[in-house]
Amino acid sequence: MSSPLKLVVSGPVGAGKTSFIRALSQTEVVDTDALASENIGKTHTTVALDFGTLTLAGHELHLYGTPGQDRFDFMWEVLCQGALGLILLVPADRPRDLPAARHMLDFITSRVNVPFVIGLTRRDQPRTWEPQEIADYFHLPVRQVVGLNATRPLEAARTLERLLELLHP
Ligand SMILES: Nc1nc2c(ncn2[C@@H]2O[C@H](COP(=O)(O)OP(=O)(O)OP(=O)(O)O)[C@@H](O)[C@H]2O)c(=O)[nH]1
Ligand SMILES: [Mg+2]
Repeated sequence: MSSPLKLVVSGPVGAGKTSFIRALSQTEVVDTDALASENIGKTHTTVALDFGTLTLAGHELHLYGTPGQDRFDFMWEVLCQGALGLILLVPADRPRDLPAARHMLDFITSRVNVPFVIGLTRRDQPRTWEPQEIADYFHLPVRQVVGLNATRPLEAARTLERLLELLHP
């Protein structure tokens, strides 16, 4: 088998990055969730990284999750070095987070030239945005946006498969 593919999972606070990696990893996940020091709508937040690994469609994948808060943006830069693919998670029920998601995407793609998909999380919630609307917002073809519940392994795997299709058409 060839060397592992380094993939980064990014996106705003609470988009589901840690959940996504926990749902997929076949090895014990390294996480760095700590009590949130400010009111971000939940008790714990990632302060450095998440790390998990899996084999999918014959590829060995290493998943690196970033923190969501932009005060940790130095970690976005560290984690994206050498990345071969990016999954940007965007919560489908929180349009107010879209500017933060766009900022993260610009931040990362201005530093590494990396293929990406958008994982539109929380699609199981009431009143969510459609993949087509998010594709329009980011000026992307709708194939680059996958709706999912990030806590569900099969849906998370489907999102990764879409990225692998982009990497190996
Ligand atoms: N219903 C639903 N809940 C989700 C989904 N994705 C994540 N969650 C829940 O949302 C909460 C936050 O998820 P996390 O995985 O911690 O989010 P994160 O992106 O790692 O957040 P930060 O590390 O703080 O930036 C958890 O309670 C998850 O169970 C989803 O697709 N659907
Ligand atoms: Mg997290």
